[in-house]
Amino acid sequence: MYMRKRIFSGAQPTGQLHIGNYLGAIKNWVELQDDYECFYCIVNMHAITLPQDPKTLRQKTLDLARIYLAAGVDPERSTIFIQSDVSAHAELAWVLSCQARMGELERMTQFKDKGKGNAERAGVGLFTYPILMASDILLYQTDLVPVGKDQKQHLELTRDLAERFNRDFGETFVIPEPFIPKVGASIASLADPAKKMSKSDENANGAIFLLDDADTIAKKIKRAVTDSGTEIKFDETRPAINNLLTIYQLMTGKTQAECEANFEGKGYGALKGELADAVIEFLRPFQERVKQYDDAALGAILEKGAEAAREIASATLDGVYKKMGIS
Ligand code: AQP
Repeated sequence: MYMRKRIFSGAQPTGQLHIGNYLGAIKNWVELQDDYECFYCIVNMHAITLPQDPKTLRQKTLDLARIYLAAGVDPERSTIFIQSDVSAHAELAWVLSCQARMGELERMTQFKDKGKGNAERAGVGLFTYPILMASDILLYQTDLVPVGKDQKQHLELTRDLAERFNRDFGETFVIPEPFIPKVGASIASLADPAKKMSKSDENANGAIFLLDDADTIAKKIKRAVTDSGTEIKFDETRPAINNLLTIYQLMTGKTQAECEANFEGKGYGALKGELADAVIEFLRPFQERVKQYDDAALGAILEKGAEAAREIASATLDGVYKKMGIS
Protein backbone atom coordinates (compact mmCIF):
# COMPACT_ATOMS: atom_id res chain seq x y z
CA MET A 1 0.00 0.00 0.00
CA TYR A 2 1.25 3.50 -0.87
CA MET A 3 1.77 5.47 2.33
CA ARG A 4 1.79 9.24 2.00
CA LYS A 5 4.59 11.03 3.81
CA ARG A 6 3.56 12.88 6.90
CA ILE A 7 3.58 16.58 7.72
CA PHE A 8 3.28 18.32 11.07
CA SER A 9 3.19 22.05 11.73
CA GLY A 10 1.53 24.55 14.02
CA ALA A 11 1.12 28.15 15.09
CA GLN A 12 0.67 29.74 18.50
CA PRO A 13 -2.69 31.26 19.44
CA THR A 14 -1.00 34.45 20.61
CA GLY A 15 -1.35 38.01 19.36
CA GLN A 16 -2.78 38.35 15.87
CA LEU A 17 -1.60 36.29 12.94
CA HIS A 18 0.10 38.35 10.24
CA ILE A 19 0.86 37.88 6.58
CA GLY A 20 4.36 36.62 7.53
CA ASN A 21 2.81 33.67 9.38
CA TYR A 22 0.55 33.08 6.40
CA LEU A 23 3.15 33.39 3.62
CA GLY A 24 5.94 31.64 5.56
CA ALA A 25 3.88 28.73 6.85
CA ILE A 26 0.09 28.42 6.47
CA LYS A 27 0.01 29.00 2.70
CA ASN A 28 2.30 26.00 2.28
CA TRP A 29 0.24 23.86 4.65
CA VAL A 30 -2.68 24.31 2.30
CA GLU A 31 -0.68 23.49 -0.82
CA LEU A 32 0.84 20.34 0.70
CA GLN A 33 -2.47 18.75 1.70
CA ASP A 34 -2.94 16.83 -1.56
CA ASP A 35 0.36 15.04 -1.43
CA TYR A 36 0.92 14.46 2.27
CA GLU A 37 -0.91 13.24 5.34
CA CYS A 38 -1.06 16.50 7.32
CA PHE A 39 -1.38 17.32 11.03
CA TYR A 40 -1.92 21.00 11.81
CA CYS A 41 -1.87 21.90 15.45
CA ILE A 42 -2.84 24.96 17.48
CA VAL A 43 0.04 25.02 19.90
CA ASN A 44 -1.57 26.52 22.99
CA MET A 45 0.96 24.91 25.36
CA HIS A 46 3.67 26.90 23.59
CA ALA A 47 1.63 30.06 24.08
CA ILE A 48 1.87 29.79 27.88
CA THR A 49 5.66 30.09 27.78
CA LEU A 50 4.83 33.80 28.09
CA PRO A 51 2.03 35.20 30.30
CA GLN A 52 -1.45 34.96 28.71
CA ASP A 53 -4.86 36.09 29.87
CA PRO A 54 -6.84 32.79 30.28
CA LYS A 55 -10.08 34.00 28.64
CA THR A 56 -8.24 35.58 25.73
CA LEU A 57 -6.10 32.49 25.23
CA ARG A 58 -9.16 30.24 24.91
CA GLN A 59 -10.78 32.65 22.45
CA LYS A 60 -7.60 32.97 20.40
CA THR A 61 -7.25 29.20 20.27
CA LEU A 62 -10.66 28.91 18.59
CA ASP A 63 -9.99 31.95 16.39
CA LEU A 64 -6.79 30.36 15.15
CA ALA A 65 -8.70 27.22 14.18
CA ARG A 66 -11.01 29.50 12.16
CA ILE A 67 -7.97 31.03 10.47
CA TYR A 68 -6.59 27.60 9.49
CA LEU A 69 -9.97 26.71 7.96
CA ALA A 70 -10.41 30.06 6.22
CA ALA A 71 -6.90 29.78 4.76
CA GLY A 72 -7.93 26.50 3.15
CA VAL A 73 -6.86 23.77 5.56
CA ASP A 74 -9.48 21.13 4.82
CA PRO A 75 -10.61 19.06 7.84
CA GLU A 76 -11.66 16.26 5.48
CA ARG A 77 -8.09 15.87 4.27
CA SER A 78 -5.99 17.15 7.19
CA THR A 79 -6.09 16.70 10.94
CA ILE A 80 -6.63 19.98 12.81
CA PHE A 81 -6.35 19.83 16.58
CA ILE A 82 -5.45 21.67 19.79
CA GLN A 83 -2.15 20.64 21.34
CA SER A 84 -3.45 20.42 24.93
CA ASP A 85 -6.14 17.92 23.81
CA VAL A 86 -3.36 15.37 23.28
CA SER A 87 -1.53 14.84 26.58
CA ALA A 88 1.24 12.82 24.89
CA HIS A 89 2.85 16.14 23.81
CA ALA A 90 3.62 17.08 27.41
CA GLU A 91 4.63 13.51 28.31
CA LEU A 92 7.12 13.13 25.49
CA ALA A 93 8.46 16.60 26.24
CA TRP A 94 9.43 15.39 29.72
CA VAL A 95 11.18 12.32 28.30
CA LEU A 96 13.09 14.40 25.75
CA SER A 97 14.01 17.03 28.32
CA CYS A 98 15.89 14.23 30.09
CA GLN A 99 17.86 13.64 26.86
CA ALA A 100 18.50 17.26 25.85
CA ARG A 101 21.57 19.13 27.06
CA MET A 102 21.49 22.56 28.71
CA GLY A 103 24.20 23.69 26.27
CA GLU A 104 22.02 22.81 23.28
CA LEU A 105 19.16 24.91 24.57
CA GLU A 106 21.41 27.79 25.52
CA ARG A 107 22.35 28.11 21.86
CA MET A 108 18.74 28.74 20.74
CA THR A 109 18.58 32.32 19.51
CA GLN A 110 14.80 32.64 19.92
CA PHE A 111 15.16 32.17 23.69
CA LYS A 112 17.66 35.01 23.75
CA ASP A 113 15.25 37.23 21.78
CA LYS A 114 12.06 36.37 23.64
CA GLY A 115 13.77 36.19 27.04
CA LYS A 116 15.08 39.69 26.27
CA GLY A 117 18.58 38.56 27.27
CA ASN A 118 17.55 38.20 30.94
CA ALA A 119 17.84 34.45 31.61
CA GLU A 120 17.52 34.96 35.37
CA ARG A 121 13.97 36.31 34.99
CA ALA A 122 12.82 34.24 31.99
CA GLY A 123 10.41 31.35 32.48
CA VAL A 124 11.84 27.81 32.40
CA GLY A 125 9.17 26.91 29.83
CA LEU A 126 10.48 29.56 27.48
CA PHE A 127 13.91 27.95 27.77
CA THR A 128 12.66 24.40 27.19
CA TYR A 129 10.09 25.38 24.51
CA PRO A 130 12.16 23.80 21.68
CA ILE A 131 11.87 20.42 23.45
CA LEU A 132 8.08 20.66 23.43
CA MET A 133 8.28 21.58 19.75
CA ALA A 134 10.48 18.50 19.12
CA SER A 135 7.87 16.36 20.89
CA ASP A 136 5.07 17.81 18.76
CA ILE A 137 6.91 16.80 15.62
CA LEU A 138 8.35 13.43 16.67
CA LEU A 139 5.08 12.08 18.11
CA TYR A 140 3.60 11.94 14.61
CA GLN A 141 6.65 10.29 12.97
CA THR A 142 6.78 13.40 10.82
CA ASP A 143 8.70 13.45 7.54
CA LEU A 144 8.40 17.14 6.71
CA VAL A 145 7.83 20.31 8.77
CA PRO A 146 6.73 23.40 6.80
CA VAL A 147 7.91 26.43 8.79
CA GLY A 148 9.36 29.90 8.34
CA LYS A 149 13.12 30.43 8.49
CA ASP A 150 12.98 31.52 12.16
CA GLN A 151 12.20 27.90 13.14
CA LYS A 152 15.17 26.32 11.34
CA GLN A 153 17.34 26.14 14.45
CA HIS A 154 14.56 24.45 16.45
CA LEU A 155 14.15 21.89 13.67
CA GLU A 156 17.85 21.09 13.85
CA LEU A 157 17.53 20.48 17.59
CA THR A 158 14.53 18.20 16.93
CA ARG A 159 16.62 16.14 14.52
CA ASP A 160 19.50 15.93 17.02
CA LEU A 161 17.19 14.75 19.81
CA ALA A 162 15.57 12.13 17.56
CA GLU A 163 18.93 10.83 16.35
CA ARG A 164 20.25 10.63 19.91
CA PHE A 165 17.17 8.77 21.14
CA ASN A 166 17.34 6.32 18.22
CA ARG A 167 21.03 5.69 18.90
CA ASP A 168 20.59 5.21 22.65
CA PHE A 169 17.32 3.24 22.72
CA GLY A 170 16.94 1.78 19.21
CA GLU A 171 15.07 3.01 16.09
CA THR A 172 12.05 4.94 17.38
CA PHE A 173 11.57 8.23 15.57
CA VAL A 174 11.47 9.28 11.94
CA ILE A 175 14.06 12.04 11.43
CA PRO A 176 12.09 15.06 10.12
CA GLU A 177 13.21 17.46 7.41
CA PRO A 178 12.37 21.17 7.42
CA PHE A 179 10.32 22.52 4.51
CA ILE A 180 11.25 26.17 4.22
CA PRO A 181 9.74 27.96 1.21
CA LYS A 182 12.13 29.50 -1.32
CA VAL A 183 10.11 32.71 -1.33
CA GLY A 184 8.42 34.11 1.80
CA ALA A 185 10.35 32.18 4.46
CA SER A 186 11.19 35.39 6.23
CA ILE A 187 8.85 38.32 5.64
CA ALA A 188 10.37 41.43 7.19
CA SER A 189 8.74 44.13 9.30
CA LEU A 190 7.38 47.01 7.20
CA ALA A 191 8.80 49.43 9.76
CA ASP A 192 12.26 47.86 10.03
CA PRO A 193 13.30 45.46 7.27
CA ALA A 194 16.21 44.22 9.41
CA LYS A 195 13.65 42.52 11.70
CA LYS A 196 11.15 39.78 10.87
CA MET A 197 7.47 40.65 10.77
CA SER A 198 6.29 39.58 14.20
CA LYS A 199 3.09 39.37 16.25
CA SER A 200 4.79 40.94 19.23
CA ASP A 201 6.41 43.86 17.38
CA GLU A 202 6.03 46.98 19.49
CA ASN A 203 5.60 49.04 16.32
CA ALA A 204 2.00 48.43 15.20
CA ASN A 205 2.88 49.49 11.63
CA GLY A 206 5.43 46.70 11.22
CA ALA A 207 2.95 43.86 10.62
CA ILE A 208 -0.13 43.47 8.43
CA PHE A 209 -2.51 41.30 10.39
CA LEU A 210 -4.74 38.84 8.57
CA LEU A 211 -7.82 40.51 10.05
CA ASP A 212 -6.77 44.15 9.43
CA ASP A 213 -9.39 46.20 7.56
CA ALA A 214 -8.70 47.76 4.16
CA ASP A 215 -7.93 51.26 5.52
CA THR A 216 -5.46 49.96 8.07
CA ILE A 217 -3.70 47.84 5.45
CA ALA A 218 -3.41 50.80 3.07
CA LYS A 219 -2.08 53.07 5.86
CA LYS A 220 0.51 50.55 7.03
CA ILE A 221 1.81 50.00 3.51
CA LYS A 222 1.90 53.73 2.82
CA ARG A 223 4.07 54.21 5.91
CA ALA A 224 6.38 51.27 5.08
CA VAL A 225 10.05 52.27 4.99
CA THR A 226 11.81 52.12 1.62
CA ASP A 227 15.45 52.04 0.51
CA SER A 228 17.41 54.77 -1.19
CA GLY A 229 17.38 54.59 -4.98
CA THR A 230 14.38 54.38 -7.28
CA GLU A 231 14.50 51.04 -9.09
CA ILE A 232 11.86 48.46 -8.21
CA LYS A 233 13.71 45.17 -8.55
CA PHE A 234 14.29 42.06 -6.42
CA ASP A 235 17.60 42.82 -4.74
CA GLU A 236 18.57 41.54 -1.29
CA THR A 237 20.94 44.44 -0.77
CA ARG A 238 17.83 46.69 -0.75
CA PRO A 239 15.82 44.79 1.88
CA ALA A 240 12.83 47.13 2.20
CA ILE A 241 11.89 47.12 -1.50
CA ASN A 242 12.82 43.44 -1.78
CA ASN A 243 10.37 42.70 1.06
CA LEU A 244 7.51 44.73 -0.47
CA LEU A 245 8.06 43.08 -3.85
CA THR A 246 8.17 39.61 -2.28
CA ILE A 247 4.82 40.23 -0.58
CA TYR A 248 3.42 41.52 -3.89
CA GLN A 249 4.71 38.44 -5.72
CA LEU A 250 3.18 36.01 -3.23
CA MET A 251 -0.13 37.84 -3.03
CA THR A 252 -0.58 38.06 -6.80
CA GLY A 253 0.99 34.73 -7.82
CA LYS A 254 3.11 36.53 -10.45
CA THR A 255 6.69 35.53 -11.27
CA GLN A 256 9.60 37.75 -10.25
CA ALA A 257 10.07 38.84 -13.87
CA GLU A 258 6.37 39.75 -14.18
CA CYS A 259 6.54 41.78 -10.96
CA GLU A 260 9.61 43.69 -12.12
CA ALA A 261 8.07 44.30 -15.55
CA ASN A 262 4.90 45.56 -13.91
CA PHE A 263 6.81 48.23 -11.97
CA GLU A 264 9.33 49.22 -14.63
CA GLY A 265 9.48 53.00 -14.85
CA LYS A 266 7.10 53.42 -11.90
CA GLY A 267 7.91 54.92 -8.50
CA TYR A 268 7.58 53.75 -4.90
CA GLY A 269 4.14 55.37 -4.66
CA ALA A 270 2.84 53.03 -7.39
CA LEU A 271 4.44 50.01 -5.73
CA LYS A 272 2.79 50.84 -2.42
CA GLY A 273 -0.60 51.55 -4.03
CA GLU A 274 -0.66 48.33 -6.06
CA LEU A 275 0.67 46.29 -3.16
CA ALA A 276 -2.07 47.62 -0.86
CA ASP A 277 -4.72 46.72 -3.48
CA ALA A 278 -3.29 43.22 -3.87
CA VAL A 279 -3.18 42.54 -0.11
CA ILE A 280 -6.69 43.93 0.43
CA GLU A 281 -8.09 41.86 -2.47
CA PHE A 282 -6.34 38.77 -1.20
CA LEU A 283 -7.55 39.14 2.38
CA ARG A 284 -11.16 40.14 1.61
CA PRO A 285 -12.53 36.63 0.85
CA PHE A 286 -10.33 35.15 3.56
CA GLN A 287 -11.85 37.51 6.14
CA GLU A 288 -15.36 36.56 4.96
CA ARG A 289 -14.57 32.86 5.40
CA VAL A 290 -13.24 33.38 8.95
CA LYS A 291 -16.77 34.36 10.03
CA GLN A 292 -18.32 31.18 8.61
CA TYR A 293 -17.58 28.71 11.38
CA ASP A 294 -19.75 28.75 14.48
CA ASP A 295 -18.53 27.29 17.78
CA ALA A 296 -20.43 24.00 17.38
CA ALA A 297 -19.02 23.27 13.91
CA LEU A 298 -15.55 24.19 15.11
CA GLY A 299 -15.87 22.03 18.24
CA ALA A 300 -16.77 19.00 16.14
CA ILE A 301 -13.79 19.50 13.80
CA LEU A 302 -11.37 19.91 16.69
CA GLU A 303 -12.73 16.90 18.59
CA LYS A 304 -12.42 14.68 15.53
CA GLY A 305 -8.90 16.02 14.98
CA ALA A 306 -7.88 15.38 18.59
CA GLU A 307 -9.11 11.78 18.40
CA ALA A 308 -7.11 11.07 15.26
CA ALA A 309 -4.03 12.76 16.71
CA ARG A 310 -4.30 10.90 20.04
CA GLU A 311 -4.28 7.55 18.31
CA ILE A 312 -0.97 8.15 16.56
CA ALA A 313 0.64 10.07 19.41
CA SER A 314 -0.16 7.46 22.03
CA ALA A 315 1.27 4.66 19.85
CA THR A 316 4.55 6.58 19.57
CA LEU A 317 4.61 7.35 23.30
CA ASP A 318 3.93 3.68 24.21
CA GLY A 319 6.91 2.68 22.06
CA VAL A 320 9.11 5.28 23.78
CA TYR A 321 8.08 4.15 27.28
CA LYS A 322 8.67 0.48 26.43
CA LYS A 323 12.12 1.19 25.03
CA MET A 324 13.07 3.13 28.16
CA GLY A 325 11.75 0.50 30.57
CA ILE A 326 8.99 2.78 31.86
CA SER A 327 6.14 0.46 30.88
N1 AQP B 1 8.02 37.06 9.48
C1 AQP B 1 7.80 35.79 9.15
N2 AQP B 1 8.01 35.37 7.87
C2 AQP B 1 7.77 34.09 7.52
N3 AQP B 1 7.31 33.16 8.38
C3 AQP B 1 7.08 33.52 9.65
N4 AQP B 1 6.62 32.86 10.74
C4 AQP B 1 6.58 33.70 11.79
N5 AQP B 1 6.99 34.92 11.43
C5 AQP B 1 7.31 34.85 10.10
C6 AQP B 1 6.22 31.44 10.73
O1 AQP B 1 4.87 31.37 11.14
C7 AQP B 1 4.63 30.11 11.75
C8 AQP B 1 3.79 30.28 12.99
O2 AQP B 1 4.46 31.10 13.93
P1 AQP B 1 4.13 31.01 15.47
O3 AQP B 1 2.71 31.24 15.72
O4 AQP B 1 4.71 29.77 16.05
O5 AQP B 1 4.85 32.20 16.10
P2 AQP B 1 6.20 32.88 15.91
O6 AQP B 1 7.15 32.18 15.02
O7 AQP B 1 6.69 33.15 17.27
O8 AQP B 1 5.62 34.11 15.14
P3 AQP B 1 5.76 35.61 15.43
O9 AQP B 1 4.79 36.30 14.60
O10 AQP B 1 7.16 36.03 15.27
O11 AQP B 1 5.34 35.78 16.93
P4 AQP B 1 6.17 36.41 18.11
O12 AQP B 1 6.16 37.87 17.86
O13 AQP B 1 5.38 36.01 19.31
O14 AQP B 1 7.53 35.82 18.05
C9 AQP B 1 6.00 29.48 12.01
O15 AQP B 1 6.23 28.46 11.06
C10 AQP B 1 6.97 30.61 11.77
O16 AQP B 1 8.19 30.15 11.25
